[in-house]
Amino acid sequence: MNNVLTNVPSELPPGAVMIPDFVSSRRESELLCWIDDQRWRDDLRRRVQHYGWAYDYRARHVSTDAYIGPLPAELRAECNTLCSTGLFDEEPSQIIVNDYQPGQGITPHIDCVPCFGPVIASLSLGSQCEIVFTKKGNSAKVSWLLEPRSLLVLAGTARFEWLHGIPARKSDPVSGTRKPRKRRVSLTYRTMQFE
Ligand SMILES: O=C(O)CCC(=O)C(=O)O
Repeated sequence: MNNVLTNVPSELPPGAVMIPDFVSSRRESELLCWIDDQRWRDDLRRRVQHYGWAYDYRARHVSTDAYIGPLPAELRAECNTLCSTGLFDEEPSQIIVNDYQPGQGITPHIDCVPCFGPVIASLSLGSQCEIVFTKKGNSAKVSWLLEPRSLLVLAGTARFEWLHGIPARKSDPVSGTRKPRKRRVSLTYRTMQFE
């Protein structure tokens, strides 16, 4: 497999899978349109929407009383697919929508281990952007280009032993040149796992 950022053969961290064209362009527009009609939370630099369970960014945790309600019907199709294809053992019960303007990113992190289940998946809509994986306690680094409409699935080592983050910048290196970022919206699907 070639890393499209550098054209150098490389591998995603073990347990990570990239599924191109997980949704059609039509579905991408439909999702963006619905999402933009909903209320955004602006407690971070980037705008977010939480569904199912609210995440507390300060505590980096979801508490057992943070249930918001069932996932909206408009977002359920991809949840069904995640389950019916066997990527998830059960349907996700939480979705966080992130809205990244060019120049915005997300700090390298491992998704909360006591709160979330063993598989996390992120759907990219809008712009491409680079994601960087860094091995915990080690200098290993893997960069990957997230293409619009692709799904990144993190399980196993990639979920628990690699941090993932999106550098806050306005362009990404693509095949030897820099490609400007546009607005990117991601939907991250998770199951809940309380201790
Ligand atoms: O935007 C993405 O693809 C990643 C989102 C993410 O890592 C998160 O919400 O924890």
